[in-house]
Amino acid sequence: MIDTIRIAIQKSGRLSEDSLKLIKECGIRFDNGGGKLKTAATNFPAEILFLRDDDIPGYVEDGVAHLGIVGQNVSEETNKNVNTVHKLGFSKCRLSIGILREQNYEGVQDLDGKSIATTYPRLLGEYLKAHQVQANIHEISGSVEIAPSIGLADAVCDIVSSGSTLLSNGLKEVETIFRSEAVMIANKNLPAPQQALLDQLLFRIQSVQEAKN
Ligand code: PRT
Ligand code: ZN
Repeated sequence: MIDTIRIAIQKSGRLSEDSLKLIKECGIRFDNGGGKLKTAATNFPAEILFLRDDDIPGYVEDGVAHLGIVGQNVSEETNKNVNTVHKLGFSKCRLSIGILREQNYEGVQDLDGKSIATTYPRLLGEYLKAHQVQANIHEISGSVEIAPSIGLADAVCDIVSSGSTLLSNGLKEVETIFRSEAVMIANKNLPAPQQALLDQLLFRIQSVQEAKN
């Protein structure tokens, strides 16, 4: 059997389009019609796996996928043992703390004793610890921005890009705790054939990126 490299990308969401575009710009052709979960490239020894972004770091750690494309926010939060091999420059965003607009805010110490709703308990916990703030992290799985207005928490810690979601929920951004963009991650113990294919891919990605600059 020919050695192939398995690349995990987000099935459907904010990373999907640019991830597919990058793979195509590297000259890799495949058929991704029909909502398939897996497809083989036709002109390169690669398979593309379509997954939820949160699952990608774990699959790369386990070697189910050799490579993955995810946001640094997800890669850092899931804390899997993978290598970050390249920054991809798309899906830029930040993880920020927001509070109700009418509240006074002098600095991070104002969060002491407060409750903060988030889907990023690890990154938030590290930030609070580094700033010696004792706050109660309230982990929820979605619709974080609504938490303060319904009395579920005093503050939120969530992904921001334009800021309009915070604004429309009566919130203001008071701290940025992490800046993110899409990255390529790789399994830490790639077999030699897959390492060689990764090197080829990285060379192509760099050429694509240089051509754009
Ligand atoms: O289904 P699956 O689990 O795969 O996808 P998902 O819903 O978890 O993720 P998705 O597709 O929303 O985002 C994928 C990745 O895109 C994130 O992990 C980030 O790295 C990146 N990204 C870039 C964003 C945003 N911009 C973004 N604006 N992820 C989420 N948002 C959300 C944010 O959570 C908030 O609800 O958009 C809202 C804020 O946007 P603004 O523009 O109103 O500030
Ligand atoms: Zn997700």
